[in-house]
Amino acid sequence: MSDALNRILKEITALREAARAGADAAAGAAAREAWRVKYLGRKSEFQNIGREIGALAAEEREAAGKAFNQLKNDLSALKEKLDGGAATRNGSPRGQNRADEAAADYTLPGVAPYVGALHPLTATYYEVAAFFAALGFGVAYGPEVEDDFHNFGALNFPPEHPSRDAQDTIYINDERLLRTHTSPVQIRVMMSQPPPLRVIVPGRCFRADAPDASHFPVFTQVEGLLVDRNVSLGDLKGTLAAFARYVFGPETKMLFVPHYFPFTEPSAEVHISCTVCRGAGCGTCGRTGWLEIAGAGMVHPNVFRNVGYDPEEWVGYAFGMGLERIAMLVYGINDIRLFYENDLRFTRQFG
Ligand code: 2NL
Repeated sequence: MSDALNRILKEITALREAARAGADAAAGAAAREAWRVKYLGRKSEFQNIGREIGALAAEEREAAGKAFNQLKNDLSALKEKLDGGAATRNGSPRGQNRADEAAADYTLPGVAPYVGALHPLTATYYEVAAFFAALGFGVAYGPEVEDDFHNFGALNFPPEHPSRDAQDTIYINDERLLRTHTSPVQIRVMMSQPPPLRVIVPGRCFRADAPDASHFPVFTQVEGLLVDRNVSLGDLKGTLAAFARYVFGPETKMLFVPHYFPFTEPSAEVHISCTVCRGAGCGTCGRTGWLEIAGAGMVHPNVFRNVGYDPEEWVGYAFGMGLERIAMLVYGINDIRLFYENDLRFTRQFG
């Protein structure tokens, strides 16, 4: 064996030992990089040995090359081990980690997790309910599947009223239908307790409507009923005007337009000054300056008779509104179908 080969083999052994000790001691990204430069870099002793082997005589080159290849594998394994340890410590995939842990700033704020939002109908209902709760109204619930008496008869609908037609009302069978408003719940409340009372009744209602931007076969109503002595139309009007200012803002004006409902007399459509143009006239209000938001009136004496209340002693007012319509005006939503499509891009924007 030539002196040159002997020296090269000793250098390979020494370099391997030094590299192992260096890798064991390399803590931190800077130390790992320094190790890489020292043992695998372009000017490393490893590269020098490669050049020395190139200068050996051909018959000695094979033995030296073998030892050199083994050294190369060992150094690569050490580097892998160093990088792998770094990857584990930083929680990033093995071999993909190039991030210097010294560059991570642990004082930065975290990424806020998405915690959800109220559905716009729910958010709107909470506002409506808060207003009436402050005036002493309780909340009542009742069945969505009803009968003709609670949904129509007790409410003074005559036997041949067109609302009963299957064109408008969804029937389960000859006796059962899906309620078309929440009034049957007030009928149930009145039949189960004596006056005075004040309740609001929120809930799902159903009508045989084809869907478009303003109709949907499922919708949500909030009705209110107050029964007491000495109740006037002025009480109703003042209450709804205060409600409109609470929900739509203090500048909101209100208008009662005479109307007809079988269950109230007198009856009115409730209009408010347009929330978009404040009454000047625009596309939203059809150039009228007014928007219809509810119906209302004084409870018809026949309704009181039907539930066993004495209409000579008791007076009441009642009102009903479509919650979707209120929510559309509050949030600027232009299509009722959006409430029922469960598109998270829509529902995440509210509440
Ligand atoms: C509307 C109109 C209204 C009522 C609902 C009612 C209930 C009973 C007795 C009398 Cl038990 N009235 N409810 C009264 C007037 C109007 O709703 O257009 N709703 C969307």
